[in-house]
Amino acid sequence: MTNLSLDAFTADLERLRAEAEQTLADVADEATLEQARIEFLGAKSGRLKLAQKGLGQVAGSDKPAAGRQFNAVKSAVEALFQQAKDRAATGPANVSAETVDVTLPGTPVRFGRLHPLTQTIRRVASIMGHLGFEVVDGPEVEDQWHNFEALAIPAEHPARDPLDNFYISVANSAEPFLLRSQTSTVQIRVMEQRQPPLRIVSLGRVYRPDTADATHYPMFHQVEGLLVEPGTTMAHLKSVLRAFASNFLGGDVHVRFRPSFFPFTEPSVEVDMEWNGRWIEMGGAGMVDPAVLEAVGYDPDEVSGFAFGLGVERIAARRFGVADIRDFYRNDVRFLEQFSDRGQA
Ligand code: FA5
Repeated sequence: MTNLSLDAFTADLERLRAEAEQTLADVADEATLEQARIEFLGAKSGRLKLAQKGLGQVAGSDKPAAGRQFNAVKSAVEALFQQAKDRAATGPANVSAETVDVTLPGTPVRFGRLHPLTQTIRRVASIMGHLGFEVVDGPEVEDQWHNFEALAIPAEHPARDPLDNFYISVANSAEPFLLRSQTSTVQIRVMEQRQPPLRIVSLGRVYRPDTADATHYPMFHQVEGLLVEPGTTMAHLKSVLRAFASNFLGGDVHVRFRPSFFPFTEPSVEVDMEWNGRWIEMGGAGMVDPAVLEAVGYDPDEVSGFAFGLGVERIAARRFGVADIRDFYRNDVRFLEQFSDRGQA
């Protein structure tokens, strides 16, 4: 029986291909894939099978062309089916594997912290900055002029004893250098370069061959403050130290001066701070000795100044309630991670 025109056969095939495309594109799982397989590729009454049967109704002369068209559509539908099958096998599985379960607890992120001494140094710099002091730096390897002579510490002074300092012999230098034993060196370096008025603070490492104990370490940090302006008095010194201590420790901190001696200040004092009912020595201070002002070319009749030097480990220990400053250097993370710097300056 030859009652199907080639055009009608072709139109039927194109409709089949379009519907197969649409149906297979919507396949999301194994069940719909199977339905589509039966509908289009079913061995008995699948639509391709029926189209193949229609081939028999096409006129003999058109059969070769109709056969080629049928084969092309059959291959296309089989390829679409294979793609849908692959998607059904891998697609949904991947999606479920990649789905985020928002009810699961998150993976904790471990935050690092600044070392408590770094926190302390930054905090001191910030407080002193608010009081109008500029942060300056100086070298840790010093010459004897800046560490001693300009600070009125003459050659025969016991502070220059080789047993109390880390001297370094330097090639082509007549005199040895040393690891600075105090940050007062920076006072001299700044005054040599600038004219008053001056308000500076310097924070850094200093070195002394001290035996390590609860309050001493051979390498430690100092904070040095220097103010030089006409009319400066001990009252200004005490006010600045009191403002600093109250800001640093929090609350109303009392500051006590005890008479002392430093070659480069006159008068000189030891600075104690009382906090939570206990007094502790924080450092030394005094009015800059006129001999020091003269050594850097200032006129002591025109300007006066005060200076102070505090031990950073001591004030950090005070603030954090640490009994032994050696703990700052033991590098035990369980100790160090107790001091949170979050929210601090
Ligand atoms: C001085 O170093 C003076 N340059 C301070 C000064 C500055 C006085 C300006 C006047 C004017 P002293 O040697 O006392 O002073 O040390 C100051 C502070 O450093 C001490 O009070 C203490 O807090 C700290 N310190 C001293 N030696 C050690 C050490 N081995 N380990 C830890 N901290 C120390």
